Amino acid sequence: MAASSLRTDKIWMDGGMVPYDEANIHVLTHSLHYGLAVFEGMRCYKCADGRSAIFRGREHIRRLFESALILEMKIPFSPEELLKASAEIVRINKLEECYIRPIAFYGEGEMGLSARGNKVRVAIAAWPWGAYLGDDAVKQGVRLKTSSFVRFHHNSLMPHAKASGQYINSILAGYEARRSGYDEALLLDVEGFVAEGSGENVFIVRDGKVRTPPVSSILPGITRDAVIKLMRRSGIEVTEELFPRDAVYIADEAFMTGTAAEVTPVREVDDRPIGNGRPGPITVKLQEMFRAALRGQDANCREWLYYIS
Ligand code: PPE
Repeated sequence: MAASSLRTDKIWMDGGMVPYDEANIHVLTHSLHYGLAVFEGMRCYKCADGRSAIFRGREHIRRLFESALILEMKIPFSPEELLKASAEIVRINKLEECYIRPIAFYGEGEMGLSARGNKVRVAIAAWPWGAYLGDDAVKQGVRLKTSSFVRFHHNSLMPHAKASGQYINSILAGYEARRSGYDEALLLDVEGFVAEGSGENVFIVRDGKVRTPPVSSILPGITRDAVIKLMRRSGIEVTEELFPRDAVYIADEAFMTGTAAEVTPVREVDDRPIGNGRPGPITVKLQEMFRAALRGQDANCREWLYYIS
């Protein structure tokens, strides 16, 4: 993604709006050196009634605070303040639909792993962000490759925390998959069970039943939670259980979920077509249900929307 497309008028930083070019940090910023920062990714959509809303904004901000709690970081703002600031950054930049990135990190002053005195700083930026895995991905589906990189064990890094440094695992897996001509990586956990994509949760469908890995070594995705609820409400059976890679090979359908990726069908894994190699009926139905939810067209899901005005 070209850096210029991130440019907006303002970025929220440490309690106020600053011009894009002034939203800078020092090179001795502690989090830059050791990767200890927590962040979120949310999407704001234009609803059917013309208003814009952050999809599951409250849940994302809650997860940001949970990530901080897990990593012993104290964010010097309240969840409500960061939710309001997230809405404000969309409004002030006159964005109707965008991706919103809150991040909390340690500033500069002390170096070393044992430093505890650095100020916790918070920034929130927003920018327009299109289809995460390419324009065709949502319609045609993506091609995955099982990664040689294993998803970290939950006693090495903690998967409930959406923390910057943990993404080195994802980035390396993504580089490898894309360099080999695939769209995305499929990471297995330390036991060899399917975990998730580099930035998405994964689901498989067989005989009308849906399965997704439990939250042990995966990020507990907010989109994952939304689609589980949508499926259960519409009578589709979905369970959280471990399964090995061959369960994916023999699945009728597979799909990935994430804020950036939304609901993306998987058409191939390790060069094997999934089902008939095209997005299956449950995946397509789910994409429709998800779209209705985020546009405010499903009355049961309105509580998921945080309207920006
Ligand atoms: N697993 C991982 C590892 C992950 O990074 C994400 C989000 C998910 C699952 C899905 O979580 P959720 O967004 O709550 O449904 N990945 C973000 C990455 C985007 C980026 O490249 O940066 C996202 O989708 O916003």
